[in-house]
This record gives sequence, structure tokens and C-alpha cells, in this order.
Amino acid sequence: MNLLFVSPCSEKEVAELTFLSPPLGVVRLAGFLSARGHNAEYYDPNLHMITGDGPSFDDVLTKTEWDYIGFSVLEETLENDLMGMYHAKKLCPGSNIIAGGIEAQFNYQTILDKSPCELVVIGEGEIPLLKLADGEPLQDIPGIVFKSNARPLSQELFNEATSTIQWEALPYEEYWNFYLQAYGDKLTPAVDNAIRTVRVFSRNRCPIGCKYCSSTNQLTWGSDTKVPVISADEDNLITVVERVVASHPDVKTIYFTDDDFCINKRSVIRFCEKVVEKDFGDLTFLSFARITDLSEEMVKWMSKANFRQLNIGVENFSQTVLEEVGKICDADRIHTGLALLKKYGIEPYFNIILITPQTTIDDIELTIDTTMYYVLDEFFHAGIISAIVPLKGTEFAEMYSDYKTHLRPLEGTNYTIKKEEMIWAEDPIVRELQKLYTESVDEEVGRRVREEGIVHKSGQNVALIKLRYMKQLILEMREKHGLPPGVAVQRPEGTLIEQGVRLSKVEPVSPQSLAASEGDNSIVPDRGFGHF
Ligand code: B12
Ligand code: SF4
Repeated sequence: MNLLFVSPCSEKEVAELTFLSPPLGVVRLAGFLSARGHNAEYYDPNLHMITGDGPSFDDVLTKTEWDYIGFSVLEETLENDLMGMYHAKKLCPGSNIIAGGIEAQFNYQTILDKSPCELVVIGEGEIPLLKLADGEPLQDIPGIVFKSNARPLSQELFNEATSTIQWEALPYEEYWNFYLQAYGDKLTPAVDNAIRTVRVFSRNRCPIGCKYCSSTNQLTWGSDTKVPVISADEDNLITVVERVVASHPDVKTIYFTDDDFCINKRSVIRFCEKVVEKDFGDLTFLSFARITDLSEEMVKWMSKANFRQLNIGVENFSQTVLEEVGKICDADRIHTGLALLKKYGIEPYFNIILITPQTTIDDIELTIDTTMYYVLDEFFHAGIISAIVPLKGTEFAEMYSDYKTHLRPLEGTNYTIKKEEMIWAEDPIVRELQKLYTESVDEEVGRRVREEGIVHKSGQNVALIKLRYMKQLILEMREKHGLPPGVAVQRPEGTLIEQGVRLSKVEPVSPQSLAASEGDNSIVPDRGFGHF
């Protein structure tokens, strides 16, 4: 086998400052492998860089057909080494790129995810490399981490995977009974509907690409390809529903939990037509949807098919924030969509993210006021998320590094897990507000629940407490920093709302009305579980 080992590549200015010497790690590996009958060489890019002597990297890469090109990686040289790997893969597409060294060992996920390197050696390289070069199967080689790209399911396999779930054998009743017993005689029809739910996953991915969402990237980043959106077809789904109903006759709700059930309106309508035709009695349906998917015809059909709730990632009512997070959605469109759902009696549950990295205090207040306006009507349900969690696999995690972080010890081990809780806002006043809010909101919710004698901390109750609390903090912050009052919430124009379907006016929630509503005990009664 032909093996080339490349030492960590420093910046020129740094290399000039140190006493460079032959890189013993890769020198030793090349010597060891050569002694065992392989053609192994090392290359030190630093020497050529500072002296100009000897062959260039390109000369070495192209002088023979390398089976393996191995990079030695240190923390400080990581970026250069990754660029070296890309360069080597370009010039030698048939070679396998591998890595080793201290940084490769402790940071192998970065290397495997962000470079053409497929294999990282942990610890001393001699034994794993020899076994690799001798052609031993990967699973028999100690001290390696290997990554191969995923292969996404085809349409046929996706259908097969959905229908081969043993729906009949799944112990839904055991799950349901736990909650039914917990509720006892407090069970309401709404809670009963929520408990006796069967979830169906009908689509592989959502292609929208919101910057805080890792789900949108899972299959594409995992396979390093463009992955088409694949959906279980309507016949397949109807068969699943029939099987579930026949084998679990107490089921009350079928919940489509793929990221966006409504992405293909025609398909949703065809599904609803079939549901109406088959007549599943009082069986209800729930799904996730993007607000921009909602057309009047589709919502009408969903209502006929007995869809009772849609979970929607509204996220924010400020246009600039929607653009910042890559939501591809006009703020006005949200009002139109919510009005449509109201018109056809399908309750929306929407998430709101209060603080994004570039949010202004005006953005937050606008979103608070508008959300408050909706949720004071029991028809609308909101979940309030404080700020963006920099989930791994999201654009935001790639773009930002200023996080609120904490350590969680792994009980019974010497390890800790570092949790990145949220991205700090860039605006200093918003950041101050974010700190204040996130450090005290749980206490505030607890206090209000106790003081107001709320029996069940439902999502709706909690949402209202959080919104009011944030509003109060915003007003205090404006006063403290001498900021002008927030911009009045504009009446959305050209929407169904204008036609009087729901709101005749949308006005900002003033400090006075806030104070009034705080005392009006308008915390809505429990409406069952929030679903995810
Ligand atoms: C001597 C030394 C130097 C010398 C000589 C460097 C040289 N050209 O060899 C000098 C002073 C020049 C130097 C410079 C630097 N060093 Co220095 N150096 C060391 C030291 C003390 C010994 C290195 C050594 O010879 N190890 C012996 C060889 C045999 O082991 P090895 O390199 O780890 O290789 C084995 C395995 O790791 C593995 N392996 C390594 N590479 C690869 C590649 C592949 C493909 C495979 C499969 C396996 C594999 O197999 C090898 C054989 O078993 C180490 C500490 C240490 N304990 O390693 C620090 C150390 C490597 N250096 C370090 C640093 C930070 C640097 C500099 C970035 C400092 C600077 N700012 O200038 C530069 C980088 C220079 C460069 N481009 O390589 C850090 C790296 C920390 C990190 N996590 O990345 C270390 C770990 C010191 C420390 N404790 O913090 N260094
Ligand atoms: S629309 Fe929803 S699922 Fe799709 S990328 Fe955005 S957040 Fe993720």
C-alpha cells in the first residue's frame, strides 16, 4: 500500500517563530509502516513553507497513487489541516483521507463532519494503520472512528418502512391507561382526545431550511447530498389509519408528526377526500403545518376530514426576525393563516421564539403584543420559547459562538456534558433583558401559579404568564434606558382579518390594559396536553 503522512500545518508567521524540527509523529508512522513492507512517506509542509526548499505539497500528492493520505492534526493547525484534506481529495480523488494526532482524537466529529476525511485514528497510530494497510476489516481494527455518509430512503422504501410498522402490535393502550388513570374523574373529552393518540410520520424531511432547525438538515448533511422530499402516499396513509382503527378501536386522534404535513396541498386534499369517503366516525386528526401552506380549499377539506388542531411554527410576528431566522414567511401571511383556521374551526397551536440573536426590543414587544392578542382568545394556543437554542446541525450553531452555557455532570462518571442553552442577543439592552428574563421566568411562573391557585400548569396558562412577565420587563427596561415606547402593532392589511373574519382591530397591549388583564383572572382553563 502507498501511504503518505502529512504533519500539522502551521501559519507561516507562527512556524517562523518556533524551532521547527522533523515531525516525529508522522516520521515514526512512515518508518514503522515502511519497515512492515508498505510504501510509506511523510511530508512536512512547514519546512517547504519557511525554506522554499524541497518538493511542494502538490508535487508529493501527485508523485504516486496514494491509497491513504493521513493528516496529523493539532488544535492550532485544525483549519489548515482541514484545507489540506480538501486539497488532497481534489488532487487525489481516489485516495482515502484519514487523520490522527491529539486534536483529531478529541475533536473527531468536526473532522469527520466538515472534511473529506472518513476515518480518524485514536491514540498511537502504528497498530491501526498497519491493520488498515494490511487490509483487515474495519470492525476488527482497534482505535479508529469511521464515518460513512448516510443513504436516504427512496420513495418505495419510505412507503415500505411506514407500512411495515407493526401498528397492530404496538401497546398504545398501556401508554393511554397511564394518563387515563392519572386524570381519573377529571378527564374531559378534550383531554381524552389528546391521550388516545396515535402518531404517524408520513414525510422524510422539510426543505425550508430555517436557521435554528436541525431537522431540516439531518438527512442532507448526513448524506452530503440533495435529498428529495419523500412522502408516504395517500393510499398508504389511509391503509395505516384503517389498520390503527381496526386494531386499537379506542383511538381518538391520528397525529401526523412529520415536520410539515401540509407541504403538498393537493396530496392533503386527496387524503382528506379519502377520509371523508371512508368515514372514520368521530376520529380526529392533528398535524404539523407551515402557516404559508394554508390555502382556503385545503383548510376547508381538513375541517371536513375532522382535523381539530394544527401545530404551527409561527416563531415571531416581526418581519425582520422572520427574515433573520430564514422562515420564508411574510408576517401578514401568519394573520391570514390564523384567520383561516378560526373560520374553519381548526385550533392552531403555535410556537413563539421571543429572542433571536439580532432581535430588537421593539421586535420582542411587537411579538408579545400580537401573541397576547391571539392567546387571550381561547381558540389560539401558544408555546413561548425564550431564545434560540444553538442546536448542533443548525445554521445558527455554525454562525454564532456567544452562548449561555452550563455544565451537567454525568452522574457516576468523571465526565460532564456541556449544554449550550441559548444564543445571547447582540443588542446589549436585549441581552440584559434576556438574562433577566431567563434567570427569573421559572420563578415567576411558579409564583403566579401559586398566587392564582392554578390547578394544572397547562401550556396556555404558562404562555400567558410568560408573555405578561416579558412585557413587564420590557416596560421596565424602556424606562431604565430611557427608550421610547414600542411601535404600535399594525393592523395586518389585505388579509381575511380585514374582511372581519376574526379581528376588527389589532392594537398594542398598553401598560394599563396589561395591568388590567393581570388581575382579570383570564388564565384559561386546562385544555389538555401540549403535543410534540
Ligand atoms: C516536541 C513538540 C513540539 C516541537 C516539535 C514539533 C515537531 N515537528 O515534531 C515544536 C516545538 C516545534 C512544537 C511545535 C508546536 N506544538 Co508541540 N509538542 C511537542 C511535543 C512535546 C512532543 C511531540 C512528539 O514528538 N510526539 C511524539 C509522536 C510520536 O507522537 P504524536 O505526534 O502524537 O503522534 C502519534 C499519534 O498522535 C498518532 N498520530 C499523529 N499524527 C497522526 C496522523 C495519522 C494519519 C495517524 C493515523 C496517526 C497519527 O500516531 C503517532 C505515532 O503513534 C507534544 C506533546 C506530546 N506529548 O505529544 C507537543 C504538542 C503536540 N504541541 C502542541 C502545540 C500547541 C504546538 C504548536 C501549535 C505550538 C505553537 N503555537 O507553535 C506547534 C505546532 C507545530 C506543528 N505545525 O506541528 C500541543 C498540541 C495541543 C493540541 N491539542 O493540539 C502539544 C500536545 C503540547 C501540549 N501538551 O499542549 N511542538
Ligand atoms: S419549517 Fe419547520 S421543519 Fe421546516 S425548516 Fe423551518 S422549523 Fe424546520
